[in-house]
Amino acid sequence: METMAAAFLIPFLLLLSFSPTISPQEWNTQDYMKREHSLVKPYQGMGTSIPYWDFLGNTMVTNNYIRLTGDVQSVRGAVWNKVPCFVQNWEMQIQFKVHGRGKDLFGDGFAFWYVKDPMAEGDVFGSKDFFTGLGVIADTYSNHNGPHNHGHPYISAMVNNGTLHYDHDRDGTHTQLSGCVAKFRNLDYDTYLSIRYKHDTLTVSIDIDNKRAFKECFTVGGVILPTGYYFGVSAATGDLSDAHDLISMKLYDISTPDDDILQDRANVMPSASFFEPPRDHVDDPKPSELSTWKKILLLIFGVIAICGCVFIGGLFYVKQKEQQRKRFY
Ligand SMILES: *[C@@H]1O[C@H](CO)[C@@H](O)[C@H](O)[C@H]1NC(C)=O
Ligand SMILES: [Ca+2]
Repeated sequence: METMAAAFLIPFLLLLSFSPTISPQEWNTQDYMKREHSLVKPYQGMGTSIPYWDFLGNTMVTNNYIRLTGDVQSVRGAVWNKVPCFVQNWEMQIQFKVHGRGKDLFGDGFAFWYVKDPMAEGDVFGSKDFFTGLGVIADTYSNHNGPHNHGHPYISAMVNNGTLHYDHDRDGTHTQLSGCVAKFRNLDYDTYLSIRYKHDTLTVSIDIDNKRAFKECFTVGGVILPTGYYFGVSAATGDLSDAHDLISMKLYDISTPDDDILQDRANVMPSASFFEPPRDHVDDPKPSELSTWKKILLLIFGVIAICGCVFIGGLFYVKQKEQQRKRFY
């Protein structure tokens, strides 16, 4: 009788103790999480170091989050995976929190990296410009003051072979593959970013509506990335600031058995066959032929209008004079 009860109770208790850790976006891939490319609580291993991960700049580790930057001006921070990634098809799920006192003014943002040279500080959200690999940028501050057709915060992707410069003045729009607006700041609930790379297709999704489900931000095909690069996340503040916190990074191997036939990607150059047509080209409007024509037309219409007024006024005056004369008769 007692063993019968135990036989019923134990699976039940097991179920109870496991179910809170299973969230909808990871239940089906949990088995394939690669511990050596993931960063999960508790962060600390032996002593103060975190297994598999390195830190740069102002990064601060607490029990509940890894703060890349605090809500203070002009700081940078980053975490970098020490183990190169040889998984060909992967999905990185990042739980993050960006928050600060600024209501209208805040910045600059954070970026996810899969690059050849990790641990390199620089001006692109805390990391090196002219990087080689992939960057997914969560830009919170709009540097571009001219007319432009997207809001902020904005998430975009950039693939670089070391020759392209990330242009902050244009918010990177000239080098981005694609992007979407994502209002992820100062939210009370958990916010997630997913970067999925499978069969040369890059899909970036977000979960920022407290729905516990990813919503696609964009998908681009023809993205070639080699194996053996390093994952990282960096953040930076400038004149404006925000706290940029990382809660977890989970890397899943999403290869299927038939993926083995794919060519070896160890030595390919990162490249992308699709770039968005650069936007915001209306910075310095030059007097065009059209506008000169418009000016001439306006001038002609102006002259006609003035002539018309003078003529009508004249007619009116003459008519009034005539009436006055009639009255005196
Ligand atoms: C690097 O990328 C640029 C821009 O996409 C391209 O013009 C150039 O040919 C590439 N260089 C190499 C070595 O792949
Ligand atoms: Ca920006």
